[in-house]
This record gives sequence, C-alpha cells and structure tokens, in this order.
Amino acid sequence: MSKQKTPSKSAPRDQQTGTAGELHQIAGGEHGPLTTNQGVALSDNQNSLKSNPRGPTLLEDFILREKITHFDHERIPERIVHARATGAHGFFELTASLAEHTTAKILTEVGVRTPVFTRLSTVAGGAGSVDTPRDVRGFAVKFYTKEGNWDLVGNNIPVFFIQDAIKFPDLIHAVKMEPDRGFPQSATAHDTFWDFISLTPESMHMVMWIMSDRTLPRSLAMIEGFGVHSFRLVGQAGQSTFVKFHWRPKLGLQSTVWDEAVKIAGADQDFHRRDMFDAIAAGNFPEWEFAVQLFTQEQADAFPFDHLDATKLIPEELVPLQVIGRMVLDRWPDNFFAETEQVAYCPANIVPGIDFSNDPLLQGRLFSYLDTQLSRLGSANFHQIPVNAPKCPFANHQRDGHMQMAQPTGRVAYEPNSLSATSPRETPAQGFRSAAVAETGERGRIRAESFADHYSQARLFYLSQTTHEQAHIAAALVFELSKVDHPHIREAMTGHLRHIDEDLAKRVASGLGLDTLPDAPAAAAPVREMAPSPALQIIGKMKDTLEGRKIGILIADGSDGAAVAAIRKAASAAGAAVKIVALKVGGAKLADGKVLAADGQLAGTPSVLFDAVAVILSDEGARTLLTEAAAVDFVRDAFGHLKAIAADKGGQALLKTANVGQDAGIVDAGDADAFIAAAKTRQWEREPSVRTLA
Ligand code: HDE
Repeated sequence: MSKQKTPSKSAPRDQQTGTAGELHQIAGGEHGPLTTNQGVALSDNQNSLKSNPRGPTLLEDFILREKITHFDHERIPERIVHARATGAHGFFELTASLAEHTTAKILTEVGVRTPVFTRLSTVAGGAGSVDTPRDVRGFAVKFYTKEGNWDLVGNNIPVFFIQDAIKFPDLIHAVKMEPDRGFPQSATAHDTFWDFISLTPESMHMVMWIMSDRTLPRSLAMIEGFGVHSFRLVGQAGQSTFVKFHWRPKLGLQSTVWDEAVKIAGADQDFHRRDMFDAIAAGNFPEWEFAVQLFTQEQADAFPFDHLDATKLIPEELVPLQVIGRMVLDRWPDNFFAETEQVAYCPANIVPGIDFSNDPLLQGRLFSYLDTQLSRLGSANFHQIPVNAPKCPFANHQRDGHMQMAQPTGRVAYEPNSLSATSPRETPAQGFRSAAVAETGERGRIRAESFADHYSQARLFYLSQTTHEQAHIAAALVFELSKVDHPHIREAMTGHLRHIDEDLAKRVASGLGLDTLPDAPAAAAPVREMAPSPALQIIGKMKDTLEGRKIGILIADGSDGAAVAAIRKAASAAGAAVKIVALKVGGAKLADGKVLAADGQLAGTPSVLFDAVAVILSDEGARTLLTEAAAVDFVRDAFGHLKAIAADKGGQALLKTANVGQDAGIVDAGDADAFIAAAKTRQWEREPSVRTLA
C-alpha cells in the first residue's frame, strides 16, 4: 500500500530555530525546514509512525510525542479576573512637565515618546467569554520608561466596590459563576452577586456606575481610564503631592444600549477586539489624553470624604484635571498569547518619583499581582518574557529558577563584593526612594471613621446624570434584580437605593412589582448633598464626530448606485467606516447593471454592528426584503437602538413593514448631510416610543 501523504501547501515561514538560548525567527524569503524543538528536520508532518499502514502507532515516534505534549501544555491558567482582553502596543508622549512635583522622567521629559503595552479587559468572564457583557473594563498600561517599568493598572470606572483588599476574594466569588451550577458566565445579574452587594453598603457608589451605560461601551477606544487610587508624586526635595491619574478618549465617550449589547454578543463575540484590530489596521489609532488631579495633604484633609477610600472620587469641580500627555495605540501584537496573555501587570511596578498612598485596597493589590503572576506564568523569571521585560538596562543578583533565559557570567552573584568591578551596585542618588511619611495611630483591624459615608457619592453620581441616563440606571437595576430569585435580596437592594434617591428607589420598586417600598437600612453616616458633576455623564462627553464609528448601507438588486455612493462619500468624509450589506456577500446588481460587492451578508451582519444605517432599495429590492426577517430586524433594531436611519422610497417600504415610526432620526437618503448630523448622536427622544424603562 502506498503511503498517503498530504503535502503541506505552505510550510511555515516563521518557525523558530534555537541557538544558545536565543530564539531567531526566519523572516520571509525561502521556507526554512520544519523541525522539532531539538532542531531535527521533519520529513513528514502529516502521518505518525505506525508498525504497518493500518497498525498501531509506535511509542518511539518522538516527533508525534513532542508535538502532542507541547500542544497539551499550550494553555496556562487564565487570570482569575480580567481574563478576557484586547491588548496593543503604542506610545505615551508627555506634553506638560510635572517637574515641580516629581523626579520621574516619564512625567518630566516633554516630547519624549515612551513605549507602552495596554491591555483593556472585562472583569468577570473567562478568557473565551464575549466582549460585551455589562461589566467594568480594566485599563492596564505598562510604560517601558527609561527608569524601569511603570504599570498603571486601572479601570474605566474611577471607584471600586470595596474599601479593603481583604474583601476582594468574596466580591469576586460572588460575581463569578455560582459554584454549584457553573453559571452565569460573565454576568452580575444573579443572586450571589446581589446578595453580597446588598450586604456591602460601601459598594453603592460603584453600583451606580456599573448600572450606568459605562459598562456597555461602544468601543474600547471610547472608554475613559482611571488609576482609581491616590498615588504620590515625589519631588527633588523629597516633597510629595497626591495624584489621581485619568485617561480621556480622543473619540469621546460612547456606550451602547442594553438590548443592543445583548444582540452584539450574538452577532460578534469579539466585537471590541475586532473593532480595535480593524482600527489599528486602518491607521485610525486609538488615542487618549492623560490627565492628573494633583492635591496636597492640606487639601485632602478638607475634602468632605477620604481620598484613601477607593469608593470615592474627587469631583473635577473640586480638583480640576490637568492634561499632561497622550497615549496612542498604533501596533497590534504579533502574537496574542506571547503578548496579551503573558503580559503581567503589577500596581507595585512604579519608578522613582512616584509612590503609593495608604489606600488599603491599593496596599493589598501591591501584594496580589506578583503572587498571581507566579501561579499564572509559573516562574519567578516571567519578567524576562519580552512583553514584560524593561526596555532599559536591568541587572541584579537574582539567579536561576524555572525557565531562566539569561546566562549571567562570572563568579559574583551577591552585593557588596570586592571581586567584581562591574557587577551592579545600589545607587543612592538616582535609586528608588519611598516618600518620607510619618505614620501614627494604633494598630488594629479597623475601618477608618472617614470611610463611613457610603451613599453621598452614589447620590452625587445619580443626580449628575441626564434623565436618559438615570432611566437607564433604573432599568438596569430592575433587569438585574429581576434575575435574582430571592425576594429578600431584591428588597434589601431597593432599601439601599432610598439613601441614594427616593425616586430611584420608587422606580426600581415599581419595576420589580414590590407592593411597598422596603425600609432603608441604617446608614453609618448621614448622606450629604453635593453639587452635581456633569463630568460624570456619558451623553455630555459624546463627541460630535463619526470617527471610529461604522455606517451600514443595506442594498439589494436594483438599488440606486448614486444614492449609495453619496452616502458612502459623506460618511467617509466624516470619518466613519462604511460597510455594504446585502443578501449575498457577492453583492447586488445595482440599477445601472453594475454589481456592488457586499462587505457583509445580511444574515450575519445585523444593524447592531453599526452606529447608523442607510437603506437604499428599489421597489423590487424592497419587495424581496419584506419577507426577510433579517432585513426587517435590521431596521427595527436600528430604530430600537436609537440610531439614525436614512431611507429612500424602497427603504421606507421596509421601514413600514418593520413598523418603524418617523422622527427626527429618520432622514431622506437624498439628504446625506442630515443623515451624517443625525448619525453623530443617538436619538434619545425616541426611547419612550420603543421601550418601557423603569
Ligand atoms: Fe485587580 N487583579 N485586584 N483591580 N486588576 C488582577 O492580576 C486584585 C482592583 C485590575 O490586563 C489580577 O494579573 C486585588 C482594582 C486590572 O492583566 C489579580 C484587588 C482595580 C487587571 C488582581 C484588586 C483593578 C487586574 C488577576 C483588591 C482598578 C487586569 C490577574 C485589592 C484600579 C490586568 C492579574 C491585566 C488583575 C487582584 C482590585 C484592576 C488577581 C487583590 C481596584 C485592570 O492579581
């Protein structure tokens, strides 16, 4: 019997060959030989070694065993939180110096570009979970500075659920899949989460944020980022200033609506990852402003809250933001695992001129991240992985361990020593120094009195929102609590809301069908009135642009090519990416007989993937689509998700079938300018006509 062999059509161009501890990629050109990890060339990568053509496989097949063994070990433990993420390389550029406050070069050398690797994540779901659950987004930036790596490991929300690190495992166990049943994946809408929250009044401020549309971002390039905790900047004379770090997206803030986020999860599980991949590939690099809030100990002492409490923010109206730089993400990783998966952030990674505050949540984090990397990456040498290694020289006497990649020379591995003139030494002048801070008080497991106010900032957040955003918060609470089986948990949560806003509590109680408003629990501190802070809104921070947005044009046979071209031109000029959607990916034959290829087949390209849609149909095309559920859903969902719709006569016929009403967001396809203007926003006034919010 002749040997069955399937020739490999494209032998890998980029396999690795090992030489003395270094890995080399064969770049382009002629294909190199496919080898084992020992460098032995393979003659056959299609068939394992058998005793006869139909006989058992031989144990001696070292090629098969090596390949399968390596494959069996391809996965490493995923992150216990923030497992699902998108990462990209880029740079940070300082635009204003903080030399008055810090010695850190990254914050004093204006115009210098520092490489960064940024990882944007969801929190609760596993690595394979969808991109668009209602969830906080992690915002982790590794700055490869000249003075060592600085990791700013933040979130897209400026406050957190808990005040003390010792509560973190409980919080995460409560939000994760319930342990007996293994669901729900990546969702807060279940009993254990709300049980824990209802018994943890300090989480109420964060609850307002997570029930807002901040947890349903339209794009990762449209989220804010926050360092959350107060840090210190340390100046030349050793003086220190408190600082909060902020990232502000160049494209403005934008979120989806809940029903849209749910449908996106079905249409494209990788919605955010793909969006950033496409943006970087197209040269539309995601960009953020970097800003700081600086304040002194004296100012902090006068705040009506404790800045060391991570459930509190400092309103911009109290301490304005100073923009000091920008970050641009301009390079997709070469390899997802090597970079996005293996990158290891740690809030303890700081550089001279920056220091920690006593925030008890931050203090716990300083321990946790290194510990988790040891278990996740399996070796104390994970800092040698390229994405983790500093880009400045680093040298010490740490040695050996699993997966040691370095080959240090010489007999000296200690300090001080008299045997080596070149081994690294401590450098008192430029080395890292902690801020000299006096500590007083009694030791104990004590929560500071100044951490007792759990409701004032929750109220501040809620009252700072527009009426549309308030309605979304109320509706989200009703949705989530309706998924909770235990009535006492629903009631306990509604009781807390009474401290935040009586009207909110009433709306939620009504949405849950509660007969009476539950009693509010005792509050540990009185609720203070604070001046509303419009900076906490999303709607107020949407930018008047279509950059980073997508427009979908639905066509069918007989569509007017000129109308399609006019909309495409206007949308592209406004910065949007334009996609043609048709029944078949091959496209449709336009009125002039030309075939216009589609970017997406209608069944797989629903309108949830776009920010606004145009429907350009001939009478015949409209007739065809009237009986296509995907076409009817296309316009009905666009309408329900408050998007602008441009339609010509045929398009209007489809709108009618879909029972789509007429309003300011439904424009004539011939008026491209009106369409672009409407596409730049959501049609908030339409919402009461499409859904009952709480
Ligand atoms: Fe984390 N967190 N966290 N966290 N966190 C992790 O570290 C932890 C907290 C945040 O893209 C883990 O490498 C504790 C606040 C981000 O790789 C782990 C506490 C904030 C990421 C861990 C917190 C964050 C993590 C899991 C309470 C916003 C993803 C894997 C004291 C300021 C980073 C890992 C990335 C990841 C512990 C609270 C942000 C287990 C103990 C507050 C963005 O070490």
